[in-house]
Amino acid sequence: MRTDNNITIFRKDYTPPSFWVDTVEMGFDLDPKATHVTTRTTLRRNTDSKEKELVLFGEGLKLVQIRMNGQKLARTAYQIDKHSLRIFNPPDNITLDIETQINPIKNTSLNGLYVSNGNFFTQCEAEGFRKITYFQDRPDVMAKYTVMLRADKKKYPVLLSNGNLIEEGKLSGGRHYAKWEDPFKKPSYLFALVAGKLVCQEEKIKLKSGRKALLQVWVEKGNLDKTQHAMDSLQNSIFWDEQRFGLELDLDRFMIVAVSDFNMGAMENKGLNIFNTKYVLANAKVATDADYAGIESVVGHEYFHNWTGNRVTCRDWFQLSLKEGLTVFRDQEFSADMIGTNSGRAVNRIADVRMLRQAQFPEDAGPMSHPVRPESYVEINNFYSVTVYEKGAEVVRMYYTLLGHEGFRKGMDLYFKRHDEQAVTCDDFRAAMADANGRDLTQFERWYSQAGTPRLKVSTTYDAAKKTYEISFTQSCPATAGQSKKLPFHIPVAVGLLNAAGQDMSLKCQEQANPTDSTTLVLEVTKAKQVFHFTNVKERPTPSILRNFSAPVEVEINYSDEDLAHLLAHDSDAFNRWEAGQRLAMRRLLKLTAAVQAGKPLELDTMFIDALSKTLNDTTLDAAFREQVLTLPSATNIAEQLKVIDPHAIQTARHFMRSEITRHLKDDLLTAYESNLTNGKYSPDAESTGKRALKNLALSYLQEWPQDSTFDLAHIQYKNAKNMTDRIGALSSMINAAILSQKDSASKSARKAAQLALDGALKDFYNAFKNEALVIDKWFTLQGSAASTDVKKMRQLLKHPAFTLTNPNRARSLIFAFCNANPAQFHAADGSGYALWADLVIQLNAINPQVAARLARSLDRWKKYTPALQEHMKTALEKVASAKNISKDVLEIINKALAA
Ligand code: B3K
Ligand code: ZN
Repeated sequence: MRTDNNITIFRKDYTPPSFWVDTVEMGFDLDPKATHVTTRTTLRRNTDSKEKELVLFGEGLKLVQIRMNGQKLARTAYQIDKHSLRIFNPPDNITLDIETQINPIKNTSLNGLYVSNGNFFTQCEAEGFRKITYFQDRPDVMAKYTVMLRADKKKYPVLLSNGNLIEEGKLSGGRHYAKWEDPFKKPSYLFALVAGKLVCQEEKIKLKSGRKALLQVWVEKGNLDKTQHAMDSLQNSIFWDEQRFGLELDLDRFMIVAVSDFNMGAMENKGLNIFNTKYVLANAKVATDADYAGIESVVGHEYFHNWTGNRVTCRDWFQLSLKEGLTVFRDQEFSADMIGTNSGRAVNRIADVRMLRQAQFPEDAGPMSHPVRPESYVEINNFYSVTVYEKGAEVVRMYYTLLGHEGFRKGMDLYFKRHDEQAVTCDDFRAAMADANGRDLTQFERWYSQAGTPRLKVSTTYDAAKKTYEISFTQSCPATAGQSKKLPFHIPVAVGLLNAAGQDMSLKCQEQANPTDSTTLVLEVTKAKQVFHFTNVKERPTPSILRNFSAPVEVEINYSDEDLAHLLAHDSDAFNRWEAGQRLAMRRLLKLTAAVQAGKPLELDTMFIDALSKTLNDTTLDAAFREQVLTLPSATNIAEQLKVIDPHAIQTARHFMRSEITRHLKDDLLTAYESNLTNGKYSPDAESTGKRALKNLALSYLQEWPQDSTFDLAHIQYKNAKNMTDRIGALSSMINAAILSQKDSASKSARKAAQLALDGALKDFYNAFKNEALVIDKWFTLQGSAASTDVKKMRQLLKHPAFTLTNPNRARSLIFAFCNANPAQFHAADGSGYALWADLVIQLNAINPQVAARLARSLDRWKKYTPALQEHMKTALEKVASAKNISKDVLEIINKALAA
C-alpha cells in the first residue's frame, strides 16, 4: 500500500480494497481561502481482502474532525501522515464522517479543488480527490454520490455537480445551495463540482428510447457566441453512439463547462464534463479549422467516456488504456464517420498516424517507453501518454481489423453485458472480444505487455511460370527500457497487390481464407518468420503492405522508386498512396542530411519532384489529401530514422528540399493557391477545410521563394482574411518567409520592407485579439516556433506582459512551441536552449508539477544527439535533478532520462 512519496508502484502488487464504499454524501461550504468539506461514507468490509486496516488517502488536507459510527474517533485509533489516514481495526460496517478544510485559491497545481478566474473547479483524475477529502481514492472503489454545495449567491450564482439536480434554494447571509445526486456508481476520480459566474447555451434533445435530455454548455459571460460548435458536436456524439454502438445517454442532463486554467484537454466527470476552453470555444473569428476539428473530437471523446470509462471503469491505473485507448478509437471513428467519405476517412487516418509517428514512436524508443498497460509508475499522471492513448487506440483498432465491423460490435456488446458498473482490466476487454467471436486472442495480449515499435521486414518473390507470389514477413521488436527480450506479436497486415496498370488484383492466399474477389486481405502474422503464398497471380505485382496502417509497426521493404511512384499514383488504399509519397521523401531527406554532414553538394532528383507535381495537379484528388502528400516528414520523423541526431543538418536538408520543390513547382503552387480560395461564408466542413489547408501549404512553400511577390501574397491574405485559419496561415507564412533572412545586399530593401510588414502584422494581430486568450496563445506559438526565434528572443517573449507560467495554455503556447517545435533554435550549439529549458522546468515545477513534467519530456531523446549536444543536455538534466523541491512528477522523467 502506498503511503510514501516518490516510490514505485507495481502492477503485480495490486490487491483489492479492504472496504467497499456504498454511498458518499458530501457537503461543501465554498470559500476560496477556506472551503469546508464534510464527507459521510458508508463502508462495508471486503471479505476478499486480507488487509485489516482501512487506509484513506489524503494530500495537503487539514483534518477538522473524524467520527466513526457516530463517535469521535480516538486519537489512538488512527494515524495520519503526509499522504494517508490509517484507521486501525475498524468494524465491518462503518459510517465515517470526515470534515476537512482546504485552500483552493492557493492550489496552482490545478489538481483537486481550485479557483480559476474567480470560479471553482475540480480535477480529480487520477488522484485529485484525495486533495479534497480523505478517501480510498482508487478507481475500483465505486459508490453513489450525493453532493450539497453552499456558497455566496452573488459571487457564485451557478452551483453544479455530477448527475441530476434534486434541490436548490436560499440560505441566510446571502448564501444559497444546490443538491446534486448521481444515480450511477462511480469511482472518486469522476467526481466534479463547478461554482461561479457562468452562463450557458442549452438545448433539449430526444434520445433513441424517447427520453428527453437537457444539454448545456457553460462558459464565462461574453463567450456565448462561441458555444454552438461544441453543442453541435455533443449532439452528434450522442446520436453517433446510439447508432454505432447502441449506447444511449443514461442521464437526464449532460453538462460541459469551459475553464481557461486546465492541465489537459478535458475531463469526463460523470454528467459534468470540464473542458479546457481550447476545446469548447469557437467561431470563425477566433478558431481555426484545426480548432473546430479538435473540439469535435474532444467533445466526442469525453462524451464516449460516459460508457467506456464511466459505466465500465478501470480496476487500477495500470489499466488506463482500457478506457483511453478504446475511447480514442471511438472518437477517431466518430470524426471519420462525421466526414463520411472514404477519402475523408483516409485523410483523418493519415493525420492520426502522423501523430503516432511524431510522438508515440519516439516515446516507445526512449527512456519513458512503457507498454500500453504499464508495469510500474512513480507518478500516474506521467502515464497519460501517447502510448496509453494513441498506441492504445491502435491496439483497439487491430481488434476491429481482425474481427471486422460486426465482430467488433459483438465484442463491445458482450463487454457491456458482462461488466456494466464494474471496474475491470484490459484482459477482461480482450476476453469479451475473443469470446463474442469464438477467437483465441491469447497472443494478442503481448500488445499490452511489450513496449517498443515492432519492425516488420517484408520480402517478396514472384514465379512467372507458376504464377505464384510469396510474401515473407520477419518480425522483431527492439529492446526498450527495462525490456530486452520480446516475443512475436499477433499482427494484422492488410495487403493488396497492384498490377502494372495500377489496378487491384483479386487475391487468393493459401494460408488465409478469404472471400473470392477480395482485393485487400488481412494476413495474420503471428510468428517471428512467416510466409504467405498467393496463387493465380497473372503478372508481377507491386505489393501494397499494411493498408490503412493496419498495425502500429514499422514496415521495412525494398521498394524501388518506381514501385513507390506507382503506389503513389494508383493505390486504391489512400493511406498507402500517401505512405508511398512519404517514403520517397524520407529516402531523399536521409540522403540530404548525410550530404549536409559530409559537406557535399545537395541535389534533388526530378523524379521525386515529378511525382509530387502529379499529385499536386491531380484535381480529381481531394485538396485535403493533396495537402497531406505535399507535407514532408517532420524533423522528428527524420530524427527517429537516424542513429545520431544532428538537428541542424536535418533542418538544412529539409529546408533545401522545400526550396527545391518550390523552385520547380512555383507555378503549380500558385495555381493550387489560387484555385483553392474559399470565399463566402466560413464553414469548417471537410471540403473547405481541405482547400484552406492546401492553399495555406502552397503559400508556405511559396515563401521559400525569396522574392517579395510571394511575401506580398501572404501579406495580402493576412490583411483580407475573413477567418482565423487564413489569418494565422498568412502570419505563419510571413514569419517563416525566406525573404527575411536574405543576406545579399541587393535584396536589402525588400528584406527591410518585409520585416516591417511582419512587425506590423504581429502588432495588429495582438491588438485585435488581446482580449481573446486562446488567440493570444496562437500568437505566442507562432513566435515560439518561428525559425528566427532564438534563445535571446525567447527570453524577451517570456517577459511579455501577456505571458504567464500559471496558465497552462499560455505556458505551453510559447515554451512547448520553442522546445518541441523549433529544433534548430532549441538545439543551439552552445546549449543555451537547454539552459533555458532547465530554468523553466524548475520554475514550472513550483507552480504546476504536471505541466512541468510534460516540459521535462523535451530532452527524452538526449542520448541520440551529437556528443557535443548530449553534453549540454546532460548538464541541463542534472541541473533539474539537483534543484530543490522537485516534484515526483518531474523527478520520474528526469531520473529515467539520466538512467538511459
Ligand atoms: N481522462 C482525462 C485525462 C485525465 C488526465 C489526468 N492527468 C481526459 C481524457 O482522457 O478524456
Ligand atoms: Zn480519455
